[in-house]
Amino acid sequence: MYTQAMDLMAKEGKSEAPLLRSAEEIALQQRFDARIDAGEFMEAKDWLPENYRKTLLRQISQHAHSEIVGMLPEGNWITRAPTLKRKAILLAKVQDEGGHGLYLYAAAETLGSSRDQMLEALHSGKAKYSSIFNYPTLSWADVGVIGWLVDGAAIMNQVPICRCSYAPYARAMVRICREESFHQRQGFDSLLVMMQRGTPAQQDMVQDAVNRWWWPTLMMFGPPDDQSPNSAQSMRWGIKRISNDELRQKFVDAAVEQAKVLGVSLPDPELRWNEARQHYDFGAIDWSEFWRVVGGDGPCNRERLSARVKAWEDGAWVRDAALAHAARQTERARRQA
Ligand code: FAQ
Repeated sequence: MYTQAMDLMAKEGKSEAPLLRSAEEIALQQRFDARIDAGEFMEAKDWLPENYRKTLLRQISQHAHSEIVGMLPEGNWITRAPTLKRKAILLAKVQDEGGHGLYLYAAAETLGSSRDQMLEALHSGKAKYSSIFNYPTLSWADVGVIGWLVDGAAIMNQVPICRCSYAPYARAMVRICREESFHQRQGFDSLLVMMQRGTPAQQDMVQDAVNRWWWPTLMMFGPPDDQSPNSAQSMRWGIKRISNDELRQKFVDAAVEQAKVLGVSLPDPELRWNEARQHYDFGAIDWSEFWRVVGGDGPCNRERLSARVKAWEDGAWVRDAALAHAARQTERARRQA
């Protein structure tokens, strides 16, 4: 009884194939748009436009992969942490990142993709993960700098996602942000101890780590707004609330003040306060390096991917055992019924 209607709106940016949509689907789309405009949150059971679903799946699965791959650079230092206290903190932090990956995979699964599909995309190199985790951790100071700068950038980017229009993602982010905040503080504290009570060699080690991580951290926020193909639509849908460039600027403004407290310099001769803008100006980012790393040719891309593939292959017996156990339990329950 529903009239079939032709919606001649072409797919965004493409003029070829017009979409054939039912009147019912158009009404659902209008209701979705109105709810987005009213700032409402969507749940997994709600009708969602296909492109909204795809965009979320892309972002959430990339985010999950980033957390899991992000365990590797710091995990590299667990066996060599300088004290028992630092080792316990680092172990907890790396485990937290694993937990974040799991919340995020679970949120992504509500959009209709299986965890196996997402992991296959990561292992085959099809899926992206954050560029930052393709850089090496050369000294103990890198662990502190990852906490201070990388987790600091992650929080700056992730706090607005707590208000993302897709509720399962927003809910996961609330808990993740609380934990990331502890991660940032522990990194800052570790660096502060080295800068205030360390030897000159330890202080140099911190400065060297800051020099190497500063620019890659600024790249974490993604390409400039005018070169970010997904931003406009994601902002309209309330998936992204603040743009890549705005978040990057907020991060620079905060990090410069924190660097003063630490007593480290930031490796950018153009970094200076701009009274008119009420922000720090900073130098040009090398976007060719960013795209090279995103494209798979960073210092550690191959190592990171092969570590994840090996972990997956080594864990096959655990998955097989869990499935065999579940099948036996089901069979037992069936016999007892
Ligand atoms: N690395 O159009 P946009 C963490 C890609 S978690 C690699 O601007 P969008 C915790 C982008 O995917 C860190 N690729 O894209 C931790 C797109 O490609 P596609 C991860 C990047 O989605 C700390 C293309 O460039 N955080 O650190 C990057 O609107 C310490 C064009 O870009 C999240 O994932 C990049 N940095 O904005 C763990 C937060 N940037 O997919 C362990 C959630 C951009 O079209 C230790 N994600 N690309 O082929 C987001 O907020 C967004 O996805 C952005 C990118 C802002 C990352």
